[in-house]
Amino acid sequence: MRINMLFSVFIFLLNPTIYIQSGGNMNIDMVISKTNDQRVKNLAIKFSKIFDETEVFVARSPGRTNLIGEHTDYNGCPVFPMAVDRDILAVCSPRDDKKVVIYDYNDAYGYKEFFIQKEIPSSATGDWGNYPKAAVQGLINYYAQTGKIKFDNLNGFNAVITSNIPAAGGMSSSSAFVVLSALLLLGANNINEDKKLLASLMAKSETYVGTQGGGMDQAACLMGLNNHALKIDFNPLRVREVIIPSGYCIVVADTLKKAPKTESALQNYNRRSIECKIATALIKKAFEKEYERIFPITALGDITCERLGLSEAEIDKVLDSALHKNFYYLDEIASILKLSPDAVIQKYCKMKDGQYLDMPPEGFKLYQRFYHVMTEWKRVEKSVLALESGNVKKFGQLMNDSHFSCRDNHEVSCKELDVLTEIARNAGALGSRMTGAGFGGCTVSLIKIDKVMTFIEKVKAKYYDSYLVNNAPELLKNASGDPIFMVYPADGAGIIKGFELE
Ligand code: NG1
Repeated sequence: MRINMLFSVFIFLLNPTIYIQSGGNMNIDMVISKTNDQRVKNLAIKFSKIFDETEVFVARSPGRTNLIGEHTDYNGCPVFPMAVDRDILAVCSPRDDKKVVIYDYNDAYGYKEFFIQKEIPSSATGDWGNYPKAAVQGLINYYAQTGKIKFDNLNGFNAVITSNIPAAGGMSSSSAFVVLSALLLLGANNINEDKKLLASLMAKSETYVGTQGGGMDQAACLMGLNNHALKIDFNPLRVREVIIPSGYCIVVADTLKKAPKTESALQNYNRRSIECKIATALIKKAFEKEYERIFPITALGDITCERLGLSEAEIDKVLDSALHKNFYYLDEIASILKLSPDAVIQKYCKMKDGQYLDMPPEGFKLYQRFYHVMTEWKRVEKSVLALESGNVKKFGQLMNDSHFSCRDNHEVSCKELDVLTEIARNAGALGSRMTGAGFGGCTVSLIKIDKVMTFIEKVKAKYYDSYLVNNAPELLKNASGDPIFMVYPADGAGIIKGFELE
């Protein structure tokens, strides 16, 4: 089968809604070249070897790096990420039955298949087939709730995918895959959806894989804009695009310590989210005790003057004494909330996969998590202002402060992230911090563009060739490709329609 690259029938881009546009003479190569021409061509060749289909489309979904605002999104507080030029790509064709078949370009990962049905049974924890299932189930649920489309009317698709986003590295490879899968289902069925709606839907859908994430990754992945970082607020989802000042660049470096959200990192991540929920409940009680009325507080992000109808000073007065710094045990939490310990577990400690969090033997660190989230929220606001006014140095300092708070208060860093960020600062970064969920994964650093090559060389020499060699040589086995690279703020996810394979 020969691949005909004259596929200028339809360009189907997501901006601001997914829509099919008659491409006329539009040259699809223009779009492909942004995502790396050769990768798409290779993917299409592989597709044509597996499937006997000629009508295909291409979809792209980028990873993201979070510049600042870590572990704030699931509290309804803002984040400041950017979509990057690392992505997951798919060549896809609609099917006329209900089967979804997805092959990985890399034969080692094999393929997954499942059927579109009302309740799609999940695969074992950690199985990559759960990501497309999450997206498809999320859309099915949404269409069932709104009565918009019956799942019976949705057809499946065949796809081959390839990714150059480091896996389990804090660059949201999993959310990029979930978003991509949603685009494939929509594209295969010629359905248009609004990007913001899709971002919120996919954030909810990802709980299918067992994490209780916020909505940062899916929003950044879909709303990305070339050259811009995105200040994202939640409830409702709002995006402010902030240009990255020229002369500066962002470098991502992988610690090579993997933190897949299928193992202990999943418990750790969910524990943070549960601690924040319990802290919120105690704070709500404190406000109600002080003012003898009900307050609309369901997340830390609800604590604003407008929402509570209080001044900043009144809010601070309650917050100053709402939580003590000692760790909390279940009995104390239950007594403050006037619930039984079992009711606290039922209400707050159930995770999205139906399991209950193991009770932390040292108690819940409620004040420490609350303190991180509230100060990180302020750092996000300050970062946006700093970048908008061209104060890059200030932004770098805020990035450093964010890392220290992630390390000391939220406790989501690890030795490798601390060492790598420290090396980066010493090598000339204006700011360096862990990015994403933490416990391993990547760091993000802000560098003057004229210093970037020396910076990368220094970090390579000090971290990979020295620190890891001497302290954790086993991690070097996790390297596949370059572990340190520049990232560019990129456009969000989209579909390109109109491939023809002969
Ligand atoms: P990553 O780095 O993609 O695992 C996770 C959450 C985000 C956010 C960050 C921490 C998911 C899918 N993503 O990101 O929502 O909470 O951690 O800031 O759970």
